[in-house]
Amino acid sequence: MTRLTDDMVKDLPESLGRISDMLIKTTGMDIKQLACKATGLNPALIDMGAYRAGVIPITSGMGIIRRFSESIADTLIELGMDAFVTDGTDVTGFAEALSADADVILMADDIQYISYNTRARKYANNSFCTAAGYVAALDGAAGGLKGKEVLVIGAGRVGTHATRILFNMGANIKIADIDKIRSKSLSEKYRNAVCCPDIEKAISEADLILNASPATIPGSVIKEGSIISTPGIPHIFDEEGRRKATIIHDPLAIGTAVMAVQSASFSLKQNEEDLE
Ligand code: 2YG
Repeated sequence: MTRLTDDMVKDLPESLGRISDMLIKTTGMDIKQLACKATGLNPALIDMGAYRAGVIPITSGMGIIRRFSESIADTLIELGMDAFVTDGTDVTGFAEALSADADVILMADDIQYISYNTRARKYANNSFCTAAGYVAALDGAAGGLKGKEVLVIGAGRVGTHATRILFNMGANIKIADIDKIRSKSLSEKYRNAVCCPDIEKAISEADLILNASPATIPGSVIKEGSIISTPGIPHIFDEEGRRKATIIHDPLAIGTAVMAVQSASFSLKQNEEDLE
């Protein structure tokens, strides 16, 4: 899994509004509506303001990414949650979040990024939630995916989750990965999925792309008018690619928003007025 860098998240807090504007423009949904769509929840039924979220900086492995935790907290606040970053890291931070009676606790090491619901004792994980968020964005931008052909680039954790979600939505799936064995084995799991050995050819023919790979896609191979929903990091598209395609991307906020809504929904706190 590709690791974010300080540089990728440093501007995230200021750009949350721009990300929501981009989502409204390309998908018709703001980040909360997108997160609810990705988790199959009616936005009116979940009161995110009723949830306290603790974010814990984790020092294991390659250590802390500067502003990673703060960017997550800012995204949760954008969703209306009572979110904070713990002063302590690791176990100390976990104890602090529990003492603050947090409903959900978010933390990431170099392998997993999760949102743990302390009431339901269940967690949401970033790989699934990122896939669900970016498929929902593609669905919104394309006006529905049922019966449409979608190219999934990258048969890793996010691409694999995305393929299953797309299959359940009735999309016709093409799968491309530099590892031909990986793309072939993934395509064989779904009867309407096709493995594409020639990635560039597949991209050049694709109207709808879910890019869950670290690949740099040159604009010269991108089809005019295509829609590319791309959680992949690093995120590099040249000027030709940005002109030819509608590109949906952010480094962290969309996956985080889906994790927050999904983990909160494990102990649903409905809007008071909706209960009357
Ligand atoms: O707490 C910290 O600052 C660090 N332990 C965070 C390390 C995160 C490593 N993981 C990644 O950079 C990405 N997999 C996060 C999710 C990317 C968005 N899909």
